[in-house]
This record gives sequence, C-alpha cells and structure tokens, in this order.
Amino acid sequence: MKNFNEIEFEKAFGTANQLAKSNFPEIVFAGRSNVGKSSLINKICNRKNLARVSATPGKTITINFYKAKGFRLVDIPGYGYAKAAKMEQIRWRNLINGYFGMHRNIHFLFLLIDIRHPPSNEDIIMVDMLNALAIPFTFVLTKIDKTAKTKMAAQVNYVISFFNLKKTIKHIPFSAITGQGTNEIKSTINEVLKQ
Ligand SMILES: Nc1nc2c(ncn2[C@@H]2O[C@H](COP(=O)(O)OP(=O)(O)OP(=O)(O)O)[C@@H](O)[C@H]2O)c(=O)[nH]1
Ligand SMILES: [Mg+2]
Repeated sequence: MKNFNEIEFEKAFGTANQLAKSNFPEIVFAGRSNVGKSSLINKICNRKNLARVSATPGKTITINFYKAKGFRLVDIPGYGYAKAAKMEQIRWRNLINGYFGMHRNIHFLFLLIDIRHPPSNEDIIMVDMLNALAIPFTFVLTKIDKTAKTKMAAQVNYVISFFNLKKTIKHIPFSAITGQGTNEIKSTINEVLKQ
C-alpha cells in the first residue's frame, strides 16, 4: 500500500501555462464547488489542514499539487460556483481546459458529487470530457453523513441512473466526517498506480 501519511503540499497554479511538468502519475479530484474535494484530500492523507477547507464555496481557486512518493494528488478548483465573477469563471475554464489539454500523466480521476443534490450541467460536461479524453474515473458520493440511512440507497440509485450510459462506472459513498469510503479511495489509488 502506498504511503498517504507523508504527502506534502507542493504548489498552487492559477494559470495553465505556469503548470509544472507532469513527471509523475497524477490522481485528480474534481467536482463542483463545496462538494468536499479538499476535505477528502485531508481525510485520505490523515491531516487536518493540508488542503484548505471552507464553508464558503469557491475556496480553492488554483490547481493545487500534493506530492507523494512516486505520484501526485491534484485538487482541481470547484466548478459551478455561480456567484463567481465572469472573469473568474473564464480564468477557471482556461485553467481546467489547459490542464486537461496538455497530455499530462493523468492516471485516474475521482469525480465528487454531493449525494444530496442532482448532478449539475458541469458534472455532465466533465463526464463527457473524461470519456472523450479516455481518462478513467470513479464517482465519489460525498457528505453521506448528512443523509438518513433509509434514504441512502434511493439517492445512490438516483445518481447512478442519472448517468445511465455509464453504469459500469464505480461509485464510492464517502464521508469526511465518519471516514466511510476512505479505504476504498486509497486502495483504488493503489490499484491504478500499479497499472
Ligand atoms: N457533513 C459533511 N460536511 C462536509 C464533508 N466534506 C466536506 N464538508 C463540508 O463542506 C464544505 C466544503 O468543503 P471543502 O472540502 O472545502 O469543499 P471543496 O470541494 O474543496 O470546495 P471548493 O474549494 O470551494 O471547490 C466545508 O464546510 C466542509 O466542512 C462531509 O463528508 N460531511
Ligand atoms: Mg477546495
């Protein structure tokens, strides 16, 4: 098993042309603003403040790299934050398109979706882009601690059937509070890095 306890923040990039060379496999975390990307990174790295978490959407506005032994974790800024200024949304789009368009060594992507909300247009665009680029990915259904156990199955099924065409794609229920799903995410990373 890879060591997740010695991961360090490496660098933040605000524009695509600044991005560091992709000389290690990259494991990416993406999803709309406030879905819990930074919280998930902290959880799997067993740290409190490695990635900054905020109750206000739009906290992570740069692509943040975290360096591990032989691979990198990449925190992509959250999309779909409607209140962000137009210029900021354009910068975000250029940053993301730049990141995915430069033939980086992207090994795997976790697409986070809040289990309580229907997937957004941006989620659909992201899934289409991942398929077009043949980037393997898995859904992570976040904040499951906020859902009553009795409603869980129905909500999971809703999200799965929403992406009907991609039934084969795995989904991992996750909570940064209870830690549920942490080991599954870590072992998924472990598996993809072996390939
Ligand atoms: N109850 C609960 N709250 C969570 C969970 N994960 C994240 N949160 C809360 O949701 C808010 C957003 O979390 P972040 O980790 O900052 O979300 P993000 O996706 O990194 O957001 P941006 O950086 O804005 O894109 C914070 O208030 C977190 O404490 C979870 O599993 N359960
Ligand atoms: Mg964040």
